[in-house]
Amino acid sequence: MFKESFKYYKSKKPPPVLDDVIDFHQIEDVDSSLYRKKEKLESVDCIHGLIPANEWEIYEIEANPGLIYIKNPFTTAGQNYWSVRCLRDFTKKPNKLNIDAHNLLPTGVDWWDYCEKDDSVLKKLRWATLGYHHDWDTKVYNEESKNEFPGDLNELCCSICNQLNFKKFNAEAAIINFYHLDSTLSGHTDHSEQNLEAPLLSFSFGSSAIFLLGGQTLDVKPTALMIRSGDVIIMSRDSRLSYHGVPRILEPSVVTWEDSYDRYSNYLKNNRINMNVRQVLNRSEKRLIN
Ligand SMILES: O=C(O)CCC(=O)C(=O)O
Repeated sequence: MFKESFKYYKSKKPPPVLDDVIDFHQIEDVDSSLYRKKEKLESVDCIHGLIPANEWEIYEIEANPGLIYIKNPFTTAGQNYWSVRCLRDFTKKPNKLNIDAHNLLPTGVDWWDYCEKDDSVLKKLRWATLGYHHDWDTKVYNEESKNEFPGDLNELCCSICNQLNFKKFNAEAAIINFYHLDSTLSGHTDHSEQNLEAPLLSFSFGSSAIFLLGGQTLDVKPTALMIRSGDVIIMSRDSRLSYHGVPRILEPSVVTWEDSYDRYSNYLKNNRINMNVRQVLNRSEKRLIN
């Protein structure tokens, strides 16, 4: 069921009909039996580019308990800030990048700076890993392959978790995914973390995407969600170990940027960035058990 849906939404010819895709930015078109809108929060806290928490629009999906969707809670400046962090800062050493193995960059030169002179490597970047580096082959974290996790990203995640009553979250690993208009991410579960109780937080900037969330086996028909720039998804409880994937990035999006034009806004028009953040250790643990 998951694979059939994935293939359907990935297809270029014919392109998919999007009638069953839940788009909370067009709530009037969504069947109200499919979702629950959460009560507005009371807190007026706003940190790291978020609008005050009492203005967030938060939804849960009936078919996917534990999935929480927050409709773009970022200010324009907040989206700009995190996009710059992803493109300029999180792609710097000591973080790991998929292009490391290909020796595309001159020694000591950062990817974002290098792209200004030679944009042929722009499209080659697919991911960067932070904190405990995800190992794409073994799917096992390693104490020897770890760098300090960015404090501002941890604070952003902790602040959202606190508002939603997920107490004592600590961000310890992140994958920054970079998608081009023809990129997909096939169905998978994220189960490498020692702590599978803590929620996983996913932030998206730039082009919109179709996100599929199924169940704990591939036999469950997934929910298709439209994810737009600034949207936040939290996978918790029953959804934490559910199959999910991204079969399609949508056509270039309108990007709100504080300056009228620059390299960042240009990137976001034709690409999507996803910050996928996890807690790895259980609260009592100081290191990995392996
Ligand atoms: O890009 C997304 O929305 C999902 C990314 C993801 O599933 C992952 O990094 O494991």
